[in-house]
Amino acid sequence: MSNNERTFIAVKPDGVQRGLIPEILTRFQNKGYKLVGIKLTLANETLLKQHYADLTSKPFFPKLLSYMMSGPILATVWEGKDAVKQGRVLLGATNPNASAPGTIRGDYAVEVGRNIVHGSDSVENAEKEIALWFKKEELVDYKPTMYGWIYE
Ligand code: IDP
Ligand code: MG
Repeated sequence: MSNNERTFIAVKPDGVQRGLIPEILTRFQNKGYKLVGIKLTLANETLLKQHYADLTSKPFFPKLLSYMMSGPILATVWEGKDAVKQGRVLLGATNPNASAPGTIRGDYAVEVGRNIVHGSDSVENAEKEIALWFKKEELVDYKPTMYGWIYE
């Protein structure tokens, strides 16, 4: 398993407004992942229809669109061993009330329509989402000084 798998993690508008950016970044940083891209941005309908392509026919999709367009989103890319799957573990379940305490959604959210964070659900979708939200030149490659303490 490679140490440079990448995942797309976004703090949704409610997470940004609730001041949870530092907490969410800290969780990924403390786990040992490397931040390779970060920006505060606004999502439009075109982008969100691509991002949530599998959900456009769901009854809740119009509400999901307005939720995701209700304010700035912090888009981030994290790199590390098994980052996609472990990123979802850090997030918790889609429904915050089904998420264990200790997960981000389990600790900070109550409703599925206000679940504060997004995380890619597969390596393939991570690649798709990273390409959708970031330009290639916005992703930075570097070797963290801590690497020898995180990977053997
Ligand atoms: P995920 O974010 O855990 O991957 P998905 O099923 O991909 O979950 O759904 C995307 C987002 O759509 C969820 O994070 C949540 O904000 C919203 N969502 C999913 N299911 C529902 C629902 O039943 N009602 C309202 N919003 C939902
Ligand atoms: Mg999803």
